[in-house]
Amino acid sequence: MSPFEQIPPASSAAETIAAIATPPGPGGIGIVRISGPLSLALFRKIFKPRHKKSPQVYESHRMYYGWIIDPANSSPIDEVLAVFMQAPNTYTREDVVEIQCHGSYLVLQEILSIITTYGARLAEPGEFTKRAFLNGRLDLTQAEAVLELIEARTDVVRSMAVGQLQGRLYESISAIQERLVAMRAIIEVAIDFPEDETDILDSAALQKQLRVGVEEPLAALIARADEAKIFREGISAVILGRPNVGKSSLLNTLLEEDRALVTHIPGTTRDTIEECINIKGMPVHIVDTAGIRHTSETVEEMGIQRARAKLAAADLVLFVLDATELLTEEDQALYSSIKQHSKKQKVLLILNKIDIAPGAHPDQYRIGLGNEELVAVSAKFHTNIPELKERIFSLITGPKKGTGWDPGTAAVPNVRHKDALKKGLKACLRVKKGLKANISPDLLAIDIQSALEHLGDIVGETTTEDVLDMIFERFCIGK
Ligand SMILES: Nc1nc2c(ncn2[C@@H]2O[C@H](COP(=O)(O)OP(=O)(O)OP(=O)(O)O)[C@@H](O)[C@H]2O)c(=O)[nH]1
Ligand SMILES: [Mg+2]
Repeated sequence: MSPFEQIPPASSAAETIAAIATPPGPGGIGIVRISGPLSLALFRKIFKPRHKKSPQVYESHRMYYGWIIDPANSSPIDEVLAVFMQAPNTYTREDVVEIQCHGSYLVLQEILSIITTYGARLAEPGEFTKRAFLNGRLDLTQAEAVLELIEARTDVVRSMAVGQLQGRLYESISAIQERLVAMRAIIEVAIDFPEDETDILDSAALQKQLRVGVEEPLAALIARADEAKIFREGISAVILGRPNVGKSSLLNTLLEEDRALVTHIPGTTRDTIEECINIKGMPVHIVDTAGIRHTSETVEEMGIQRARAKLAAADLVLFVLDATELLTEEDQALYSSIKQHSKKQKVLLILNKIDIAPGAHPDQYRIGLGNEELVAVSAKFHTNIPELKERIFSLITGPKKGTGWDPGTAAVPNVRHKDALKKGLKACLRVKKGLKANISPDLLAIDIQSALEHLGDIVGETTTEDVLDMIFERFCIGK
């Protein structure tokens, strides 16, 4: 008998959970995953190894070939490869079994149903990763990185997620925590020996430690979270303009596919069409809209209302003009209504159809439209489209970014982390103010503690149950 099998499971109090770990739909292989104290017993009950041994002995982390059978009637379910992994060297740090069967949803469901009949329960979304976190294998930022990695749709996000999974953010936060703990220790000595307080508390030295070791790194992390947000979430750009200027042609060119209908008839697009493109790692959600004009046609008017509604949610307006015509009053009216709507929204003018109007001069259009930046293109012949993408990128990220955004080896906090970082920084600023004003060390200690707790929320040391639930609910089942 393997030495592993005599050891009782590490977390015998936990229930055993099971789920299908691969996505629905036919595939070459499908995986059912079990975690918890009953994993091995369940496996023994439902697995019939090809090479019979009695009693069945399973070495940890070794692949076995055989059949899953229904123990009720011994009927075969599927031919599989399966592995038992002994705690604690597993994803959840519990005993784990993974069964690789054929990627048929019916087979997977059948295996799962047998497993739950004999004592496991269905896992909740993210429950495997939650257990990995609760059992100390991952800190909370690493658990979040698992989700980000699964969902990543750009290389930038993928590399940020990998860095976070490797513990980059965790390490940055831990280093700051350690410095705060060291400062707290000094302050606690001053509390214990009030008569020597002035000798122990070197206010100037502590202020410097706080600034260099805590405030500046916190501020840098907050700034990076802002930069990263547009790469994580992307931006929304709405294509607006009069009918027939080439909005749908522009969408198609940017997507490099014939997504939207294009005709010479003004009023072709009725509904809004949304697609996503990737510009240097920045996801750009692009919305094509109905050309805006006065109309008595109900469907077209509804489309125009939708176009205006999309404007409200957009970060950027791609305002398309027709180079074969001079600037019209309608163009100007539309521009003013965009500007009335929001002064913060960025506008990029796109002078389209330059292939048939090579003499069109950008300034003729810009002067009437707030001197906004302009790119001249031909949507039909793909002229200047790379240049247009460059302009979109630099308009959103600022001209500094050049070739794209590379976080390198830096830790990159998300919105949740940023919120906690800001609270932590605020508490540190109170400590600094207190040191300057020579307030009692008891009060300094309270603010240091508060800063430590906010940082603890990021890595999961002090995070509340509600926040944990919110994070893990976003995972898929089986992860
Ligand atoms: N020569 C030339 N024709 C273009 C260009 N872009 C669009 N067109 C033509 O202009 C006409 C209208 O194009 P669409 O893309 O449907 O214009 P739209 O702005 O979406 O029009 P609506 O949906 O009706 O508001 C079509 O006949 C296109 O082939 C271009 O760059 N050059
Ligand atoms: Mg259109």
